[in-house]
Amino acid sequence: MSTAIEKPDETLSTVQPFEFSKEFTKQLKDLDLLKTVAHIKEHGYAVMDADVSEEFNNKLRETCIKLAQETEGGAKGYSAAILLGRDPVFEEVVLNPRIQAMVEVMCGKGALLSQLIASIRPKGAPEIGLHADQNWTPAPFPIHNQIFTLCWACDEYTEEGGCTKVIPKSHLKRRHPLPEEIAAQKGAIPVECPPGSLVMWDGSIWHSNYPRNIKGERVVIHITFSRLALRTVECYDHLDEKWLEGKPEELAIMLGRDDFLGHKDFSKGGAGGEVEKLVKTFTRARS
Ligand SMILES: O=C(O)CCC(=O)C(=O)O
Ligand SMILES: [Fe+2]
Repeated sequence: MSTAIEKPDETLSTVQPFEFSKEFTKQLKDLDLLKTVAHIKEHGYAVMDADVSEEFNNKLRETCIKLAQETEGGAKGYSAAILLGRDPVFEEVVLNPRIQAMVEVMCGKGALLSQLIASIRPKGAPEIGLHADQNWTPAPFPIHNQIFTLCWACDEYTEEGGCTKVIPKSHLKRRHPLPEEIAAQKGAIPVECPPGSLVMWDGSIWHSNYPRNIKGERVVIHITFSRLALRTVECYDHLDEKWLEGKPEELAIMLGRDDFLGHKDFSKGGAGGEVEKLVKTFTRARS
């Protein structure tokens, strides 16, 4: 009789939320992220320093403003999308070691880059409205977080400057807010932090932003990752093998090139032709 069900081996057992291997715990400790992890687990959101120079943060801000000019229509000057590949600086953003580690905490190994956009909000920019980012996941939300968003605040985050608003612990409800809850915003607080900070949250948390009441612009890069089984918001098919050549393998992984999902090769008669990728996918999906 097989003992596989009673005693699953490592590839078959699923890692539970906030359960880490010794090696990964050490990595989080070395990156000084253990408090950040404890905070997001308890409150549903956290803030960390991106650990970059002021020059890098300024370069990022300027690049976002420049690329937003390439946007057409009403969003011109106010947002820029599909940023990976449009300037090398965004590779440094998604490969930032602290971001990579938190992505693994919140979406497991093999997570996909779902969306990389910049928003530029001038004085008078309104509130976007309370929501949970897992808008394409039905409630009750699974205990495993599905979508993870980090906002890179290129500018200081203050309430009057229109920073992000969160309702701490609302992620524990594991559902979308109801219309009356969206209107009441009970328990909402501003997340204030210096430029170069990353404000991040669980896909279940209810959040929004404050309207901007001061002059100048709030420039933010919204970085969203999802578990590997979820469809992504943006498509990066144009970043082909040639673009990936010589680049860190983490980029191929976050673009879904190292898992077997969405394969196009009919010559092998099925996805089974990609056994190595298949095993990697199953293993990562359980992490
Ligand atoms: O702009 C903000 O402060 C929040 C944006 C937001 O809801 C998001 O990026 O998911
Ligand atoms: Fe959101």
